[in-house]
Amino acid sequence: MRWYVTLLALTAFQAIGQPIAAQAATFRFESSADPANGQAVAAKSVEGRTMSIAASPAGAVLDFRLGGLGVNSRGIDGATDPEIDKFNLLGGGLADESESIQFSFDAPGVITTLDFDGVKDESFEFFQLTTPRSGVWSIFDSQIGLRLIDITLIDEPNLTLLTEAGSPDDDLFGIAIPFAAGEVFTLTYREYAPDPSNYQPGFVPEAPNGARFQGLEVTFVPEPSAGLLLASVGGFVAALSRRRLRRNA
Ligand SMILES: [Ca+2]
Ligand SMILES: [Ca+2]
Ligand SMILES: [Ca+2]
Repeated sequence: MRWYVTLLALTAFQAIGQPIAAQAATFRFESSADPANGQAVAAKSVEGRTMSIAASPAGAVLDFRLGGLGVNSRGIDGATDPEIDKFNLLGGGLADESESIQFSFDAPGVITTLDFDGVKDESFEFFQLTTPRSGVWSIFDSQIGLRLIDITLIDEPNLTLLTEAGSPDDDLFGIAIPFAAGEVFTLTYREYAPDPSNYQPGFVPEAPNGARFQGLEVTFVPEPSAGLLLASVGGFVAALSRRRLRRNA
């Protein structure tokens, strides 16, 4: 499963003639006792590395609880937020605006796992991840393949399908999304509306109801090797994306 980390380390080894000591860290967002609960911005430290998180739109706050991380926008004048503990589409004065977070890390590395919850296939809910070096990822439940005749007709960039088999649920493993220290990711909740002519016969979509971000795994890479490693990672991302689509097709 960690073949890509080994491959990247070997690539960097070849490039600079010395091994790289990568450091894995797991960030989880599933405790209501999290001191960042209710804050607009948060800093979470694991293994001596810090992840910074900020809620959007302006006026929203982060909501940590057992189910994962959500965004609470009920403090925004004129906006309506269906649920305080999920990412949602807002109503009222911010109708159809998405809740989102921005996040970054204080050291360079690679995101290797993303863990979500409640990304419903019958509703075509999805998360859009804007990355600093790997474009935009549109992350859907893999079961949309049972709802649509042709998922390639989805008009969103870099369609990526979550794992649904077994105990992992709404998760992405074996990915390699590189970043440098301070580079910002944006994670946005969205709801897709397929052309009904693409529905499988007899399928009736359900109303979307938001989703959560449970955590992620990161492999940090020490300087000065990070630049070489990040450069080598970029070439793998497109291939990994194609591999995921083939696997989940
Ligand atoms: Ca919300
Ligand atoms: Ca999950
Ligand atoms: Ca949902």
